[in-house]
Amino acid sequence: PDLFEAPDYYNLDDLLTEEHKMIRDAARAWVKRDVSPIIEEAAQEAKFPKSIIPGLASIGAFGPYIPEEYGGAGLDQISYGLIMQEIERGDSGVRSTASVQSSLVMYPIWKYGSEEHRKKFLPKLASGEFMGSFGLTEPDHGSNPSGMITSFKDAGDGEHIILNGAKLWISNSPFCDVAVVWAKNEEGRIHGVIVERGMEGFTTPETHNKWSLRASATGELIFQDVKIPKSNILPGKSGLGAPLGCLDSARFGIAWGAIGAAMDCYDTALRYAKERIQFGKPIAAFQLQQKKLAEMITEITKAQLLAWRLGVLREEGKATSAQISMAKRNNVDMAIKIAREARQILGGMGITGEYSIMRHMMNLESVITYEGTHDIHLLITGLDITGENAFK
Ligand code: TGC
Ligand code: FAD
Repeated sequence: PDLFEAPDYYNLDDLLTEEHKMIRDAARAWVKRDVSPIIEEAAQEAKFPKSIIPGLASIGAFGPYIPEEYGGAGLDQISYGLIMQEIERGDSGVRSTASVQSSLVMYPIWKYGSEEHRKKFLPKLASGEFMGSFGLTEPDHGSNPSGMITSFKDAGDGEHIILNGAKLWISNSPFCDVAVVWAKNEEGRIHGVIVERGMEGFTTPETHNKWSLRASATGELIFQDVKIPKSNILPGKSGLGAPLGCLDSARFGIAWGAIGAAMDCYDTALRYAKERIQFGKPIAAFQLQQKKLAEMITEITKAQLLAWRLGVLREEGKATSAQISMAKRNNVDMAIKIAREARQILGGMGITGEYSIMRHMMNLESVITYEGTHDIHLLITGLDITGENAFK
């Protein structure tokens, strides 16, 4: 049977260009052909399926909006969102890999790197020859990254810095070739540093026993007196605003991605409800099940509108960080609630790996936590509308 039907209840396709639809459909077809058949087993085995890296590159998932001169796909923000939506229809962990590569590794190198950095790293990251990771979170600093301890000092030879510290919960860390790491200099100012695999004192142990995002590799980044050329410091921007600018781009992609996971849960539950007979009727005929399904499509439609409008604003360079927070928070919450309801519609079958719903549900527990927790995004909205900062 068809794996996905992709609801479009409000004819939102009319808001898309022919190019948008082409890009989306290509991503959708690839996910259906190359991700969906293998992803359940990868999640069960807790292994990132490296075989899909060239496919991710081919649909433009690595640097969708990075200019073509650096190997990116040169697309607009809506295209980026649509690609993330289609990937997360398959699995949030695969979307994570793409989000990190695009918005957290390529974006800072493009925006804050030197021309030499761009030429050296971006084409290889776009093709998937290099995989990247982004180190902001630390064991004792998650929601409050400004307190980070990881720091570097001058090596005294005029050419190098010495980096010490540790990052935790880092997507792609176990296999990354390069890591964009945020660390403080001797004056306590945050800078982005490109750390390369093979540098002495740099290790990336994997974090095991996750019940969520099992098809994505997560780990640590550990720095023990790592000697790094000064030229690996991103020159374009420093301070906490630099990593937060990357998060804006990644959170935008997640706001779209979560819709894909929700659509897949909804499609699956709707199909099942029409086919499953209890008490002599399809369960879709019972009002309680209709309520669940009707609310799901309503919430998906609202989330689609939010994401589309945010895409237009972002393309125009007008989207605020607080607007992005609202969409990330709303859409991930929408998706996790739909996953929980959809799972119930499938009854006992809902807990098995025969269907994607339980995997989406468990994945979304990470998505609602990373890139700013559900609470943090609410407080960002609270600060924006009241002018009162509840963080401090
Ligand atoms: P605060 O004093 O508010 O701000 C510090 C400086 O940053 C500026 N700023 C921003 N700049 C750009 N974009 C944004 N979104 C910005 N938000 C704030 C701000 O203007 C200020 O600039 P300046 O020049 O005055 O210094 O900072 P704070 O310490 O109070 O923290 C604010 C808070 C809590 C909102 C922020 O730190 C936060 O967002 N915390 C959540 C942490 C987080 O999201 N971590 C994500 C780690 S990466 C990840 O999870 C990847 S998962 C990837 C995957 O697999 O998909
Ligand atoms: P904490 O900050 O300790 O929060 C714990 C609880 O306290 C949360 O419910 C939070 O909402 C609440 N809380 C905290 N502060 C406040 C407050 N002021 N008011 C009210 N409530 C508050 N990070 C990276 O840098 N790179 C990555 O690639 C990356 N990938 C990740 C992949 C996975 C699978 C996961 C789970 C996380 C990843 N992260 C990554 C880390 C992620 O960004 C953090 O987990 C997240 O920012 C929350 O930090 P924490 O886990 O330390 O929770």
